[in-house]
Amino acid sequence: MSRKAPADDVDPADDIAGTEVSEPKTWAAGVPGVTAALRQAYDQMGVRRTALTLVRVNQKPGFDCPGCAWPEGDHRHLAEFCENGAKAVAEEATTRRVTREFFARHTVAELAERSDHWLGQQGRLTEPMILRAGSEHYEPVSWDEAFGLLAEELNALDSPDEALFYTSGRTSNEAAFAYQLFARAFGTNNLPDCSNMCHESSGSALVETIGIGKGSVLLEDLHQADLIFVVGQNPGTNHPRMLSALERAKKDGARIVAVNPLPEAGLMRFKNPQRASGLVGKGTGLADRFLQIRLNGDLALFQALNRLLLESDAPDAVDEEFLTAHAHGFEAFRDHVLGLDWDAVLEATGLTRGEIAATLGDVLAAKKIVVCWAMGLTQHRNSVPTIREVVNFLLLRGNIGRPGAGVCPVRGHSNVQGDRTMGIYEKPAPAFLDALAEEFGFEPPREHGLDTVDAIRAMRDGTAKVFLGMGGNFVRATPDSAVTEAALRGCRLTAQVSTKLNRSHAVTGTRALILPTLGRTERDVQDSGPQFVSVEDSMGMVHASRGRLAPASPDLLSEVAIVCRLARATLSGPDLGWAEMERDYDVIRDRVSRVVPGFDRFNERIREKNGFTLPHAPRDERRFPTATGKANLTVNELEVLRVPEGRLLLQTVRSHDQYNTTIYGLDDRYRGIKAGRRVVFVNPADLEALGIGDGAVVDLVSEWTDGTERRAPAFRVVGYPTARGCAAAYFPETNVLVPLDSTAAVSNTPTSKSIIVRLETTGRPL
Ligand SMILES: Nc1nc2c(c(=O)[nH]1)N[C@H]1C(S)=C(S)[C@@H](COP(=O)(O)OP(=O)(O)OC[C@H]3O[C@@H](n4cnc5c(=O)[nH]c(N)nc54)[C@H](O)[C@@H]3O)O[C@H]1N2
Ligand SMILES: Nc1nc2c(c(=O)[nH]1)N[C@H]1C(S)=C(S)[C@@H](COP(=O)(O)OP(=O)(O)OC[C@H]3O[C@@H](n4cnc5c(=O)[nH]c(N)nc54)[C@H](O)[C@@H]3O)O[C@H]1N2
Ligand SMILES: [Mo]
Repeated sequence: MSRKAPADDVDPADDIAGTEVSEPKTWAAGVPGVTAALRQAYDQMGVRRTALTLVRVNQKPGFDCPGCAWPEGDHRHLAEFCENGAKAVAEEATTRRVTREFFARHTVAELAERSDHWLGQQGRLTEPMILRAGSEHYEPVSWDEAFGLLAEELNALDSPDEALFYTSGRTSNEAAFAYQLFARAFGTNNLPDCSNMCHESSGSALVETIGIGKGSVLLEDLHQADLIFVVGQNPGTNHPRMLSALERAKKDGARIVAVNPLPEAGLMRFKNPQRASGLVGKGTGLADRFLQIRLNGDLALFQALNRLLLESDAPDAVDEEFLTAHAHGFEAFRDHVLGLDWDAVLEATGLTRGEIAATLGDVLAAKKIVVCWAMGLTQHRNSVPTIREVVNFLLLRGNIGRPGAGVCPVRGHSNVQGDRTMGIYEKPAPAFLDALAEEFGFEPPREHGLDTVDAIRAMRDGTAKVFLGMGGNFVRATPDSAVTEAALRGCRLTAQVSTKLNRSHAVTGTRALILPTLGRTERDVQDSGPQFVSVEDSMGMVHASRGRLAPASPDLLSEVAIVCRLARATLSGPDLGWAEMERDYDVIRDRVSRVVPGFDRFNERIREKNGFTLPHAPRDERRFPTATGKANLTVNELEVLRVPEGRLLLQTVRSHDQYNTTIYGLDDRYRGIKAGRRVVFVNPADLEALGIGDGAVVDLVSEWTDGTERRAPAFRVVGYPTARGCAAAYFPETNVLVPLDSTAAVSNTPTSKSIIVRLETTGRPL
């Protein structure tokens, strides 16, 4: 287990000398997974609370796991949780507390020196705190004064568009709906969210091609598939419960193709901890084929498969009936793909022609194909064209809108998809605003707002002055850390609604507020009685979540209550019913049912055993609500991302011991790393070519097209079997390397998975 940070000592997160490196693992979960989870849970919350809490994860009367957005099946195990879900729960249900005495002991400047790991380890926030102008310490403040200050700063702005309302994807549907309503009633669509850094590229590509920005498969489709591609995703760490679904599909004969520069343990073999055989046996082999692709090579791979399909003699290589009835743009797509340059494909992918041809064999043998993907596809310059090409691939064989087949963007945060459905979006659809206007009787702003990257630019340029974060850790999750930190420091007020301490509390505007809130695991009681909230998973299923633990402190407010009270303190004009919404969340759900399509009889259906599934026209009726009224095949230019001599393409990934910017511990068990995070994984052949030894200490220096450089100092080099020319290191330590202007075309998502870097040896000893 990871070393714990001593309370007030050197920060072990920055200590690379203690890092231990061993062989990467070739299988995921099983006994070490269970013991690692329980150890962390006991450590954070003790034995009794662990037992009480973990049995309620994802159970019918329980709470939705705050870990990830993977859906729960119908037949939930007594403890349908995974190692990393348990860590997420332990992190929230910890018995450690951050009190007013803590803030009296530590200046804000001192907190800004601490690692993410240390900050998170201090425990749950317990009361609202204020950092007054010129003060070095946060001090306690009443909720009323806190809302008064926010209202005062918001109302002092020259325009509502000088305010930013950020959301992280853990916020419930009810809180998200109230929050976007508040922002729009205040007068802005500035609703940047974590999705802008996450699956925005998927949403952009899917809306254009199939007419809806969400995945088209349900859990049972995955179970029934013949062939499943897992592309740019590390489910063993980030969606462990997905491994059960893959295991089940394999038992029914599915093949799995994993496409990844890293041979992630969770893609190779799975020992199911929910079954005795998984605890002792050798587990289930997962990937039948591993395509060790170069970073950013996926557009080339899928275009090559599409070309091979178009050229194939197999009678059913292309589903002509489907294309004729449902697709638009076939001729232009075909002409383009038939001109594909094989040399470019081999250069971009690093694969052989034989590997791609063999994969075509898998494809031709499969009637039902699902493609799953996550951040490995979404965080590149060409992410939107890449995902469009994946859609082309599925459409060619009619693999959208029938059982066992479809697109499966695997979402990150547990309610990130629901937040978007509730209107957390800087570019809201006119129909959504019309419905909002009709229901609430005010005219919402129509002009598009700022997304995450544009929000940083606005703060940097002084055109945004008040920042409110509904969860998350904006300063740490975003790119170009130095630029972003300066941007936030330029604000008049930064305020964070949070459960735990993080760097966004330490890098502040002139004044700052910490607004501590209830977590998913906790009882939420309002004047009308106990409340529950709802969430939407990665597959469009909406269900209730009800916490049972006593709140971490009596001074916490729910996110809903915070929004409603802030709205009452800030807004003039007709009352939109804030007090009623805070008092009884059914009132919010009633209003949602009249504004958001698919939520009719919300209050009734959310009380049904498994909740309900939102409609999805392509999946349910093969109807594609796009501009052409059909599924759009698209033309996507292949541009090979060339890296100059002596440079590597760096991706920033999650370790097994973190949840985004929350660092649970300093190990990455599956990749063989212990007690350290400042490591960079490089192919041994590249190390040799660069003349850098395994174990050397290097600075990572990124080179951007405008000639600027960015430096992340002191990383230990680890020779690792990643694809040639590629490197990997952990985020958020490496966010400093991602230029703010390096974003995906269309979606504006930071390119966190393809950064050109050089390794500079520092001569520093380990
Ligand atoms: N325990 C835990 N669970 C989590 C999270 C967490 O931090 N911890 N985060 C949550 C969130 S918000 C999200 S979005 C998801 C993230 O889930 P993932 O997307 O699985 O997370 P990453 O660590 O970013 O891993 C990216 C994977 O894509 C591969 N990859 C990178 N670039 C490319 C490429 O160009 N092509 C291909 N084919 N592969 C590539 C990497 O090697 C890696 O395996 O997980 C969610 N669940
Ligand atoms: N370089 C690089 N950067 C990345 C990524 C990457 O792969 N590489 N991934 C990106 C992705 S996919 C994402 S989604 C973003 C994540 O960006 P965010 O969502 O902003 O970041 P998190 O680290 O998930 O936020 C953690 C904080 O959320 C708060 N929190 C936890 N639970 C709750 C709750 O129930 N309510 C409230 N109000 N607060 C809560 C806690 O205070 C905790 O410190 O990061 C992005 N940044
Ligand atoms: Mo994410």
